[in-house]
Amino acid sequence: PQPAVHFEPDDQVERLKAEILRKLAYSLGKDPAVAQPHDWLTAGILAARDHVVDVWQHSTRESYDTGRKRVYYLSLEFLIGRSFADTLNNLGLTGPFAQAMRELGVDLNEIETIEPDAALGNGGLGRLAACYMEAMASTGVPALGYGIRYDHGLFKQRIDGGKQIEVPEDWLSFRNPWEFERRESAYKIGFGGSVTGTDKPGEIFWAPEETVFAVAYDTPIVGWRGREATTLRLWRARAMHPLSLDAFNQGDLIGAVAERNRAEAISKVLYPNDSTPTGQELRLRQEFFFTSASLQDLVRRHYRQFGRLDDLADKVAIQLNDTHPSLAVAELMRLLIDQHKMDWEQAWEVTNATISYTNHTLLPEALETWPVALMERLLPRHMQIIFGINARFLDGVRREQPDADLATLSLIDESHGRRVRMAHLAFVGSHKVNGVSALHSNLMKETVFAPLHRVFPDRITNVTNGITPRRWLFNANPGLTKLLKETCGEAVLDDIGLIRRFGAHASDKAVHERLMAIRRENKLKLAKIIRQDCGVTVDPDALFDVQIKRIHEYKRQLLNILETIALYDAIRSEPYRDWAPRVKIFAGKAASNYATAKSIINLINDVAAVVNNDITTRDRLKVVFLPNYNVSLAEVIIPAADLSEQISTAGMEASGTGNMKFALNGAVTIGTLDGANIEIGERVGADNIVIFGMTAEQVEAAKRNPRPTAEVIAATPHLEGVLDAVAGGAYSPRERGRYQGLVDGLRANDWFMVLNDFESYRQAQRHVDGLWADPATWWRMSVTNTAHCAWFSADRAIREYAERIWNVPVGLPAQTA
Ligand code: DL6
Repeated sequence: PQPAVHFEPDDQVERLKAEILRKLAYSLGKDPAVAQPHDWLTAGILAARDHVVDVWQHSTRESYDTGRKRVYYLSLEFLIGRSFADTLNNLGLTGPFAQAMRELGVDLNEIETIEPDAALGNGGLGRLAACYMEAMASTGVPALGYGIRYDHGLFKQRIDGGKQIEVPEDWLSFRNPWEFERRESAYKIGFGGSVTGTDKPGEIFWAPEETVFAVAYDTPIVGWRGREATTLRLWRARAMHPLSLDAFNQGDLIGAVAERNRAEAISKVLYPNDSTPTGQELRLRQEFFFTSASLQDLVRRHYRQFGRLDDLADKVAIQLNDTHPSLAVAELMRLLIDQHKMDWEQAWEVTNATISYTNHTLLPEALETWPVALMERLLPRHMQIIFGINARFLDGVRREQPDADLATLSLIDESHGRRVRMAHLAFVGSHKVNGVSALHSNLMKETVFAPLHRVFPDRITNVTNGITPRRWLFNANPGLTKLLKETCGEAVLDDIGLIRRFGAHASDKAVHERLMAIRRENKLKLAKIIRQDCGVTVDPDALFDVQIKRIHEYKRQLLNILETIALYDAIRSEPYRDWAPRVKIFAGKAASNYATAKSIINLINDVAAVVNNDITTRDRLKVVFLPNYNVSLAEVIIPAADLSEQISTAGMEASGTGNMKFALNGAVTIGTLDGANIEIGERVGADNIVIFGMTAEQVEAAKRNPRPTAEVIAATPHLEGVLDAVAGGAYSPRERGRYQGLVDGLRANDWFMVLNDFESYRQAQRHVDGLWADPATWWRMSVTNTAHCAWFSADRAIREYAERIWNVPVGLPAQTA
């Protein structure tokens, strides 16, 4: 792209200084003499944003002029984190910007850390969406991401007396300098009311009882080398009538703003649930709000440009990120039939050819369903359309497969008081449905979606997740990146596949030394945070053993901490043995209403308090729980990790993406045969990963035919003692019964196979001790992990979506990954 203003490289720093100072003066009204760090940050972001806008306008114009097919990525979550450092890096401006700031008396690194994290997501699903927006910009796929501009993102976590306390997040308190408000792009979103008219296209009328505005806020996301940019369009809810003067004049101040409060509640706060839907009406309103705004927007754009809608699928691919936007199926049908007078059959063809759906979980409790009664009240026209889709679908099945079990296929679950199965709706309405790892996609075919898979055997496909190497390697780990450039060539930055050349150094002692020094430096940085936030001093030469992710029973932080207790006991009983010093690092948030997960956080902190104060184990074992896990913290922790804990109950973690980030940064994985761990193992080889535990098949069999837990405990060395200690209050002396319930739960039912996998995990950990004790082996494993994980780049995943699901050409040249 030709930038609006072109700078010669020589005076680039001078020009950047001038740009930053201009922003400071004319956008913020600040004199440099009195500017606060936050002013410099905002001025810097605004200056950087101008450069992004040049690229963005070029990308948008180009995709408009050529009429290229565009991807619309609908996601209720975008877990972006900070943007400043990544943007500068992608623009190739990090060095010049740092110098410009330095010459203005400002430390770029310092101001970067005061940028708030945009935490508009809970975990993996939201972070994946953010990686994909950047990867689409980097691979040249024209794309728009649609979501909600929540006033408050995921809560901040404090740890108080070992317990999680949730504090509201407030990322917009200093405004958001990245975004552009688009008052002109506002859509009416209806709720409730009644439907009248005939069955004919265009003759049916939905008169909503309530209408709110969706106002667009656009943020450009620039790709690698500043070649292309995508758009993140987030919707904010505004009231049609922000103030009732009648009520106000009668002294009813609350009534005067009631409509406004009700409308604005929709984009007020992100639901903090990971893997379990909340089932609250406001959540359904959020889902419909952003889905409808997005579809109205894209349909209008297409119609304006092409003057027709029957060819929508030639120009538009809509990706549903999980079922949260699955009302898109009904909403697109409504727009085509009711507003554009298309007949049902054609509207269905267009809808199906345009939409595709990604499933991110098979946990039964996580599959979204909504009561028919609620849907009828809130979205009466959509409920009619869903019934219409269902009737035609079931009729077709009845004709073609008379023996099929219609109850399992129906979009309506009649067994739990009539509920709409959102995953079924998304599945039936899509031409492709994908899982996020090979195992997960296979399990989709065998379990939750088995009946639908029999009807549509070509519909399910797999695209294993990916992560952007720009953020998670180049930016997060500059030391390793430098070494990779030296060993694989500078071109590795553009073609991550070249990282495999690093494998030639797997047994190179000099490279090992370099890696150790790089890791040590990263660990020192993390150790500083640990000291500040946990008050614990840790040894950077100890093995950093890390489990960071949402706290959930299936992710089994409980298994980790129980094994830690066993290790603690073992060290105390044999204090003179040559134990490999370890720091056990945990971080993660628990959904606010998830009592067991919160109890696990409490236990980790209680164990930490005991272990860290015990002089017998002082140099060998430390346990820390870092508060307020978020994207920025992950960027510091991952490059400092030696061991990556990916220990979910097999069959339950759809993919994982943290596992990929760790492996690419050279951490060794200890993990189960679950999600993408399997594919990491296939790439790095069995010698370079530590696998333990039951397989997904064994877990299924054990659930069908559970072994009595008493028998498992009796047959497992050390386990009884660990459980008794926890249940008896050894780690909670001031409240001895604190973990009785947690342990009773395990004894009653080992659904997550914590007891069943305990011994296998314990042995795997002792195997890790042995590997760590042999640096030549350990660093060979580390090199091999980095060298063989380029395949987990989000660019590869995006190419697969583009080719197999969206049918869009990828604009930038392919890489060798
Ligand atoms: O696909 C992204 C990510 C996976 O890596 C995780 O394994 C999976 O647990 C997560 N799923 C969710 C479920 N939320 N819902 N619905 O976040 O997706």
